[in-house]
Amino acid sequence: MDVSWIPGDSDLLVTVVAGLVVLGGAGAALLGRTRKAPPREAPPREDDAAVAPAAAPAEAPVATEPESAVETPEAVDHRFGRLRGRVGAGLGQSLLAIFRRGSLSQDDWDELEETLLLADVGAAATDELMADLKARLRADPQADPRALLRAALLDVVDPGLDRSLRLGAAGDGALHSAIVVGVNGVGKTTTVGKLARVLVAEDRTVVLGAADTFRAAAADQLETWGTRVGVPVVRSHVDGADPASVAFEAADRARAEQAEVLLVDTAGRLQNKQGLMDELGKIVRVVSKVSPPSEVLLVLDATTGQNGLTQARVFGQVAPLTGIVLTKLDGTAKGGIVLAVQRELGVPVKFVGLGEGADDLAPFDPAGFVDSLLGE
Ligand SMILES: Nc1nc2c(ncn2[C@@H]2O[C@H](COP(=O)(O)OP(=O)(O)O)[C@@H](O)[C@H]2O)c(=O)[nH]1
Ligand SMILES: [Mg+2]
Repeated sequence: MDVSWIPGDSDLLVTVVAGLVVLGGAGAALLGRTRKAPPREAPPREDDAAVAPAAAPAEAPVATEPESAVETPEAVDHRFGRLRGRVGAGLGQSLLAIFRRGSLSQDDWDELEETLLLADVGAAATDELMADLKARLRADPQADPRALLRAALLDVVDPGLDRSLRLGAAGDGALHSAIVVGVNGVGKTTTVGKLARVLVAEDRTVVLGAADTFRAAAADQLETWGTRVGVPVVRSHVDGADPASVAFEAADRARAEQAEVLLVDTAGRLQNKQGLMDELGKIVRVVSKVSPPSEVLLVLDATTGQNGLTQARVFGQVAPLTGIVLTKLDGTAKGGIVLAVQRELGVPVKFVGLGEGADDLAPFDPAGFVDSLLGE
């Protein structure tokens, strides 16, 4: 993964931020709604000529027509339950092993701290968790270690945070847009594809924008996701086309079709962080002309550990982040990164990726997560 643009010099970014919209618009909770009907078919369109390659300049983004045989994505409600066995129990099990020793010596506390840090919990969340555990032990020295740990972990995960996607509600008549950002390889395109499925499962009409224009393959990848669930994908067939113009075309198309949600995939592989930030800033601005993004989702790869926090700080400067999607949680026993990102960024983890399967993206469930850490 290329993260060479990350270190240092964050004040450079401030200038970029200045022109950005303030994100807002809380909508009804997406989560918790159940799927009542099969996904809608894409509405018939009469503007084919306007978006056909022949009628457009070489670089103009074109939309792909959904094919007729579309899949029905899994309903969202039970996904975390199905997938939670994939969260590595390593951290919880190590903590439990220490706690079962009974009254803890200073060495035990040191070991506990080390275990937390090694599991990517991060310094701030580790301090908080240790203090929480000590207070709970003082209050109830005979407490069952598992119950005590569970309560302390849950406190740090913070079940009170609003983790719903702010993308309005079905039938509210508005277009809601989300921009998905993150460094190369973390799982952005996969996440946009999976999120499209989540939304389709919620009976929303969706348009995808392939604003990663570095390689046609990136747009092909998104197109495959869209096609599978009958969601149109606006893309360019020209490598290196202007990402912001693709994003704008996608927003325009979403508006013209009265779609409910626009999801924009972006690139993360610029060598130079200022260039990336400029580009993302421009994408946010042009989409805002049609529908100010109510979600800017940062995708973080759980296996990259603390480096993810550095990435988050940088991306947070281009646009206020509204949520984290933590991918590849199935590939690590260091689930502590969830605690670190929330605590240090103040941005809730809204979804977690727990596999490469099309429906292996679940709304993050704090209690289920803590239970899986503890191997329950
Ligand atoms: N195991 C696992 N793999 C994932 C997950 N999310 C994405 N991936 C894989 O990560 C790789 C990079 O994903 P991609 O979406 O292309 O990343 P991008 O460069 O950020 O757009 C692909 O092989 C995905 O299948 C996840 O939650 N779990
Ligand atoms: Mg991608």
